[in-house]
Amino acid sequence: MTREGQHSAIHRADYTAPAFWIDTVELCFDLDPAKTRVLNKMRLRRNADVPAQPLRLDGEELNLARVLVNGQGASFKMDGNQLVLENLPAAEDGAFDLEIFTTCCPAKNTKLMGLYVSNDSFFTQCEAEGFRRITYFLDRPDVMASYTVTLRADKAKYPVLLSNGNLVEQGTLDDGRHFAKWVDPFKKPSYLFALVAGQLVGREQRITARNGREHLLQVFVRPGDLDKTEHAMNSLMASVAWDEARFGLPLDLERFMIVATSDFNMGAMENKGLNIFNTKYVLANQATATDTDYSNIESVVGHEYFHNWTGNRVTCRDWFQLSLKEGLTVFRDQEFSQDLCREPSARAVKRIEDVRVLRTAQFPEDAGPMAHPVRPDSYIEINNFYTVTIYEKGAEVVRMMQTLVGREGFAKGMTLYFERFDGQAVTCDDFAQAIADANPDSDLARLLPQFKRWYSQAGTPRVHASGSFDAAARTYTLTLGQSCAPTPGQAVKEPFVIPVSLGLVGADGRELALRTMDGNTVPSPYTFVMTQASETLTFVDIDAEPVPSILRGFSAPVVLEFDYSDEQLLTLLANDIDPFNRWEAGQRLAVRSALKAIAAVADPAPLQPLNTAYIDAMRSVLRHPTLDAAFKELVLTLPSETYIAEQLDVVDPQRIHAVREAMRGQLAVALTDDWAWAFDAHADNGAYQPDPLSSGRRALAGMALTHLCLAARTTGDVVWPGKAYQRFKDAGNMTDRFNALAALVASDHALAAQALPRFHAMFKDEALVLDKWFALQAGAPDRAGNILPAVRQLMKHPDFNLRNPNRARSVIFSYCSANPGAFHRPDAAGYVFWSDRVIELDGINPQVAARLARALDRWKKLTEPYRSAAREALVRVAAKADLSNDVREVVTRALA
Ligand code: 0A1
Ligand code: ZN
Repeated sequence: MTREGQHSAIHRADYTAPAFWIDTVELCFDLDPAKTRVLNKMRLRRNADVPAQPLRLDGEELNLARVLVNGQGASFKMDGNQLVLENLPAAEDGAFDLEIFTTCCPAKNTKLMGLYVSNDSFFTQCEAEGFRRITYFLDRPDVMASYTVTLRADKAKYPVLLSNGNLVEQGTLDDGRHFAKWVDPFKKPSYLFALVAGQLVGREQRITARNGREHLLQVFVRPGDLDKTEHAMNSLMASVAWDEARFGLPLDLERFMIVATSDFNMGAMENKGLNIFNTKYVLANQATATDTDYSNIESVVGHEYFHNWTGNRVTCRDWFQLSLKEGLTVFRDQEFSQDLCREPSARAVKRIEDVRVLRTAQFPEDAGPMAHPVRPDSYIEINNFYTVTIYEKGAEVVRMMQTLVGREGFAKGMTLYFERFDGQAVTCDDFAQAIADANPDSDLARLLPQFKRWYSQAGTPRVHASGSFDAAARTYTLTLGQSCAPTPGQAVKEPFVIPVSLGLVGADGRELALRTMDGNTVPSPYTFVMTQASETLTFVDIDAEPVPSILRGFSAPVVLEFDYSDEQLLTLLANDIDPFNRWEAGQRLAVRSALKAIAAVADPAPLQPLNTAYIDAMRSVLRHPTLDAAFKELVLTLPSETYIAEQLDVVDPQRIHAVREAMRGQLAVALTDDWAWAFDAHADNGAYQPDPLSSGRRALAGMALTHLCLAARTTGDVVWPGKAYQRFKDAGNMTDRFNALAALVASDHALAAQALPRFHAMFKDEALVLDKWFALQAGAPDRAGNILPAVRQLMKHPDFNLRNPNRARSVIFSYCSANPGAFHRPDAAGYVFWSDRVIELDGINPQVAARLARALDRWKKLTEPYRSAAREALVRVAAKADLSNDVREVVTRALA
């Protein structure tokens, strides 16, 4: 087999329209795990707009048996992975029939791209370039065709046969086989093709849309899992209703199907009318799924459903435009989840959670070797660009557009976007232009070319703010500057358009009215639109020095620098009307203490990094009479080790870990009585409901229990670990049970050793619960260097399976990517383990291997001996002959 490792970069600037269009495709599958036969009949047409040239079809790991042009045997040649046809007949309209017969082997498809087998069923994954592993094709998103698909398979083994669109015919065949024929009424790019065949059962729901049209919704799972499909179905119904209500976008299909598979590289896939999901984002009941699982399911079901318009009806011209569909659709799923919250405080909690993901995952990406613009200029392997930058930063860019044109203006912009581009494959520019054109008087329209730098420039901008109060003039002047560090290939950055939402808080904690120099009162919060490298704004009638609350609601994906005093941050934490900045003030205080302890000369690091003022403030938040539990839990959660590392130029992961653990221990002991109160006040929540309010109460109870068990390490208390064990045994839902188990594991209590095997025995047949069991152990705090040996042991467990991405992630990623204190070992054994696993996984599933490879992205920031050891591990991977494109691109960029 030829590996693709030698391929070079593809550039956005090189885009040219396809030389041929494919109008119709008729696919006929004879499904067999060892040898599936695929007959592909296409009607093609020359694209008259481009110079005449041979037809080049993409194909990968296919066995080619026959090629017919207009029903006649045709000559062809192979050029690498492409099938090349020259001298095609020139009918008047440039059209001709092409018939291609190939076979492939789904049972051996461990990459999980194209057609593969999982638990004896067939599934496909075609985004981004998987369709070429099913048949020869113009496998690019701007070639949109009408599909008719016939599936034939053994009826007993594969009773359910699904593909995109509508079922038009089904029946039995000889030899115990049967068939089903599907027609998709919409044209689509090949990456949205899907088929599923297997022993599946479906939960069904009929709904009537606003316009009176009836639809059938189905969620297909393995027979034992039907009792875990209610929440996914409810989420789907809510998604359909929301898209109609908020954006006027109806469901355009008679039938909409979701199918779950336990072998899946990503979260889920938006194939037209036939979404295929990782089981993790479908299956839930209260005994097996946590509150986090429930809320993830809601947003992923929403996300895939919303793609039906943003991605499917209007798709991407080329893969550089990936954020056109992904950034927009993440924005939509975030808005959906917020709109489902009844309480405004729950909306704020969701916003904080989203920002936390952005700052702990995307900011490091944007500062590291894989930094790329939201619309990249080049890539070697497109699979490496399904990133937090394309998704989460892309969503922030769309959110800023909404901020600049207003919520209604944005909805108008969406309407214009669909009026212009329905049924087409377009670009990020087309989207931004539509939003601007629908709002001609907006700041967005006025600043569009500059605003689009968010698409072209990588890196996280920094906003440098400073304030000066003039007591005599009773004015307060804010100076705002911006800068952005170089990223690979982009040495100099031009200023961005940055919407900065802000307000002023009086020293007494009250929100001040904002009046500008010309005497106008501006609405608060006020959104100042920054466009220059530096600018000032002055507010008048200010009696005493205020505390500026800047970047409220995280109005732009930037780092805000302001030299707040501790007192000012405590004022914001106690009083800011903006929940985001209230939370942010607490995070700034915690980061400040952490950085001070990390920089201290003392070795080991100081054991009491937190000051009394911070601890008292945390006590006030915890005991606050009106704040809700979910918000308290966020405020009391210390910034992660990754986030702290981002604030440093030179990173000592062990010291960061030690300091953060010391801070946790300090909070645990200093607030013991308060944690006990919090547990007692939030532990009982009646019948299980995964709504934001009661989820928040469970989260806070779980956090309290963790701290009480941590405190017990110092105090020798046996009561709380005992209570945790009891709760672990008696819990009526997975959230409480798992939180109790996690509290025992996090405090390394002897009872954890009893609870863990018990948990395994209870859930030995629940794959998704076993993933949690593996992940908890691989992600546990490392107190004696014993996590790596434990991880090696877990990989020998009979339930471990490297070929299953969820299971591989639960052990290997939980250790290498989510447990820095255990992974960064002075003896380099963590890195050696990492390089072995990257190489091993690369032979099975390059996409998963390349994700793991990113665990060492930030190696250049590490202090010695970590830095050299990490480099050596990267070099070791890079030196391997035969690496996939995926892993090669990641390690090459890391070493550059
Ligand atoms: N478009 C999907 C993500 C996705 C991308 C690639 C895949 O291939 C393995 C699978 C899924 C989404 O945004 O949900
Ligand atoms: Zn998506």
